[in-house]
Amino acid sequence: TDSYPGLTRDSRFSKLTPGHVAYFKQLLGQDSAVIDGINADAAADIEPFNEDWMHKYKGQCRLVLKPGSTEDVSKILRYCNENMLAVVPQGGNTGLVGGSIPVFDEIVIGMGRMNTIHSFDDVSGSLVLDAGCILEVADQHVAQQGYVFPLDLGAKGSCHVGGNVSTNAGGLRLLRYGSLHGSVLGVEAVLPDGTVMDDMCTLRKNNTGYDLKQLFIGAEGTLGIVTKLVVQCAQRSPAVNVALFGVESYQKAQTAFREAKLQLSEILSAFELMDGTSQRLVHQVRGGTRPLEGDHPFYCLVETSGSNGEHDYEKLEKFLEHVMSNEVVADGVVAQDATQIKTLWSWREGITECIGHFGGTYKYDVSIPLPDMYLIVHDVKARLSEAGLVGDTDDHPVVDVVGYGHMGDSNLHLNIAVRRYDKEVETALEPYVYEWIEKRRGSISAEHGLGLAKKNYVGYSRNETMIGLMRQIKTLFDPNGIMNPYKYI
Ligand code: FAD
Ligand code: 2HG
Ligand code: ZN
Repeated sequence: TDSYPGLTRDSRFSKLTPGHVAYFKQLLGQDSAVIDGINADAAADIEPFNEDWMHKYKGQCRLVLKPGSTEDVSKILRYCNENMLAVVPQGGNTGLVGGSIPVFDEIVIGMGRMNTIHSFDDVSGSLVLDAGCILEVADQHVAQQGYVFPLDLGAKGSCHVGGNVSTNAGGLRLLRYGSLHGSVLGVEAVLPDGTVMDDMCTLRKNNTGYDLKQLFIGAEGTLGIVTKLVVQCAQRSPAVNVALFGVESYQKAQTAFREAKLQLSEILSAFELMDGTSQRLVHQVRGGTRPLEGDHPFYCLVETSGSNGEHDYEKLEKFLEHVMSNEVVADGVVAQDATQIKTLWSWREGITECIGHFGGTYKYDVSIPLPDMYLIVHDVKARLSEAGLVGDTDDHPVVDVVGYGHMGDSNLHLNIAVRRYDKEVETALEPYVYEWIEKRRGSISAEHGLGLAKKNYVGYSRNETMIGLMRQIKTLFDPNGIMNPYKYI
């Protein structure tokens, strides 16, 4: 196939036969656990597993397996390893770097049937659950006991916790709850040879040798399949407030962030940045009334979460007064109830979906030291404009260039909204963007991972020694290379 120029199918991998499929059918028992495109035309049923959320990556998988237990996963992988059959673990398929989509005819292992919540300790806050649980379902479960899942993101309604851990997703409240490297206490994973690695520690402390589970946090399905997790949940804050500001410059957005940390300190739970273009595009696609009048070059969404509503509101008001009277922010609104909180967040969480509306998006998920972070958006827009690629009419491939993201974590999403994917745009963007980031010692993938999209560019953020060690780890865990091939490193 020429779908992925530069990639050829690895001839070490076997092609699927009716004999292989018969083994899996007998193993998994029920018909609904196997989508068989080898013996029958199952193209329509397989299609959703062959295409990513952005409709950017397309695979040629002809067999989807849906294990119901760790034992099923173990038997599947052992058989695949012995028969040199390549596999792609797939969670909610919301990843943004093409990691969950087969490149050629790899077997998709869909984790959706493994969705049991096993236990929750309402004293310590540790939650034991299957990898295929949907993030929002897990959060609602612990909410009943006054806790919160330590991760939240726009795709919560469909992404799996196993996918979150495998991508080391960051999300909207990393500022508050830290990364999954801290809040995942235990992992059960199946290695390619079928060995079950049981590291299901439910305790926060366990300094007894190398912390091997950390390797699975962000491994994107290249070392094995994550089957179960223990997650440390935090106390859910009864008092949540959200404010949205219009800000005149990126410099002022930085001052607002500094002040938010100073004045809101322990109750600050999110600080998100959106540029004016992102908000104009959301409005253009969705309509509705914008939260603030007029256009501002930047918007900041500030959330506080605490235990004492009155105390928190007082702090927030004082903060607002300060930033308004000192002209740090030009305008602002505070949500008055839960519905308004949701509405304000929707102007932030809805960007990814709205931006894709015009045809497609080139996505860069970057980490850059804060003082320079937004500069990349100006530079990229200038570069594309000079090349005559940006405009309002159909003959211009680029609709606009936007920047938004997790300011609290120095993580910017640089998105180039396009009417169509276009070689000229790609040539203008790469390697320019990666070189720009390398010069500032930033990260070319802050939270979405490498997948297929970024695998060739890891060298811009990691040195040869690090990449060499990563290759050795991959070979140690997966000597036959059957786990999610063609991706990562
Ligand atoms: P998939 O897309 O199915 O898989 C992702 C990768 O993990 C693949 O390489 C796959 O092979 C592997 N994988 C999946 N499950 C397993 C498993 N059980 N064992 C081993 N490997 C596995 N990301 C952020 O970090 N922050 C955000 O704020 C954020 N917001 C988003 C908003 C939207 C609207 C969308 C569409 C995506 C967003 N993402 C965000 C991307 C993010 O990576 C995913 O949403 C999520 O973490 C992936 O989970 P998933 O279950 O969909 O995984
Ligand atoms: C977000 O923060 C997600 O909204 C998605 O990480 C970012 O679409 C993107 O580039
Ligand atoms: Zn993000």
